[in-house]
Amino acid sequence: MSISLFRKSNRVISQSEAQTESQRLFAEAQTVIPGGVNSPVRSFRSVGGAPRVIERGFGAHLFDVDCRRYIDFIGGWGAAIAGHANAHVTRRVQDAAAQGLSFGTSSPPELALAKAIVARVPSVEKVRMVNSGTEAVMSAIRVARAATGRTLIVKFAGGYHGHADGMLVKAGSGAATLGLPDSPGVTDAVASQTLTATYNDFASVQSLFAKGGADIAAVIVEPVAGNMGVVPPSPGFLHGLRTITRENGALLIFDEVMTGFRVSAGGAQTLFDIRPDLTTFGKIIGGGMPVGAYGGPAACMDLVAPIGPVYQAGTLSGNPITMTAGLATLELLDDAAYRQLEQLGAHLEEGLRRAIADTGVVACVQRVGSMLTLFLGTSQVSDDRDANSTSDAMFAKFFHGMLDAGIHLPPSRHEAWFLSLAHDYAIIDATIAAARRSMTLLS
Ligand code: KE4
Repeated sequence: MSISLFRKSNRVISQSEAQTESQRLFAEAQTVIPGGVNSPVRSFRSVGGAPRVIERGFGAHLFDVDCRRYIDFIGGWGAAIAGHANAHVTRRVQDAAAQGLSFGTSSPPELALAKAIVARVPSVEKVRMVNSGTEAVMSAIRVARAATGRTLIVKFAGGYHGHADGMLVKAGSGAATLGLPDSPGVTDAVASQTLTATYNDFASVQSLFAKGGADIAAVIVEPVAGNMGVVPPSPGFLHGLRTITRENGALLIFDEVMTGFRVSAGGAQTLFDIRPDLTTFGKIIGGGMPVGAYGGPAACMDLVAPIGPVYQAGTLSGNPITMTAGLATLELLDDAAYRQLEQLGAHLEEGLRRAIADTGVVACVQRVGSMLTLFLGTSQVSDDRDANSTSDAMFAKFFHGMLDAGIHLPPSRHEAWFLSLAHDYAIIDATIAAARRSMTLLS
């Protein structure tokens, strides 16, 4: 039995154990962490095999504990738009950390980031920082109910807005990936306060308002759905939501945790020229650190304690290191950056489309800016029903074909691929070539 030893990260393991370091660490993680992961979608359960344990990232690449390099399209689930270990962001975070990590007081970075968000998003006059997108959505919904005195929330099947109880109703992302869109532990009483409509089906929204419009506090929507895979809004859909909520005295909440500062400098609301009543943010505004935020007109946001009666709090909200990482990231996102992201996204989309045509695989690519999804087993996805009709088996085979080729896609067919400022044409062309080869595995 040949035993080859190789040094890495000061550890020496024997290849003869026929187990990679990732496999060893993941097996150990499963003994002390549920499923071995701190978020279900990372578990590879829907694609099979063991997750790669990633030791570091740099630019557009990830490096696992077995010293294998991958082109990365997880992108920290959207946060790493500047690329991993970006020098500007890293230096700013290191300098801030040297001043102390958390004071639980006001601090200059939180004001700077709040001003940066307000300056970029016209519908937001005031913004409150929290520590995750889940918290942002939970808080925005509380404000909407307080502002309207109403109870019901409308969301869209396949939409994912974090794991607050009321949002785990026909949820997308990891919940859909694992077949858990409605979770045990969410009581019927809570679930009954969440109505679900069909994304891109305005009539399904009209029907809910016709039945119970007087008690609908808000409609929450991903203005570009990213948690079914990328599903752009059909023409007029978002404007229809704006009109019907306004006509019925309900609020419109844009969940821009993923699209905020991703699809344009002002998010999807700027791209589609719509002013929601409340907006939730996450991911990019923390530059990879734990973050969320919600914002809107002062009249709405002044309902929030301590100025108003709606209570919401957080030990680490506005954490100076997180605020610094988010601000440093936004500083990199100028017009040239968004043009670069759009051009690279278009190049990848075109290359994948050509590979689909040449290989004859049943598939489609859907993209907005630097977020896109290759759907396998279908030719168009407009809503969750289409998204759920895509092939799990085809995706698993394609995913591993790409992983073996050194390209790490999100391990779920219900997710977006994210590009960063560190991706370049050589990386995109290598991705297209690998996708073409992986598609031939499917026929
Ligand atoms: P977090 O609580 O995970 O920070 O944010 C929840 C959330 C809210 N709204 C939207 C539109 C989101 O996309 C998310 C979280 N996105 C997923 C990826 N699709 C997070 C990845 C995960 O769950 O591990």
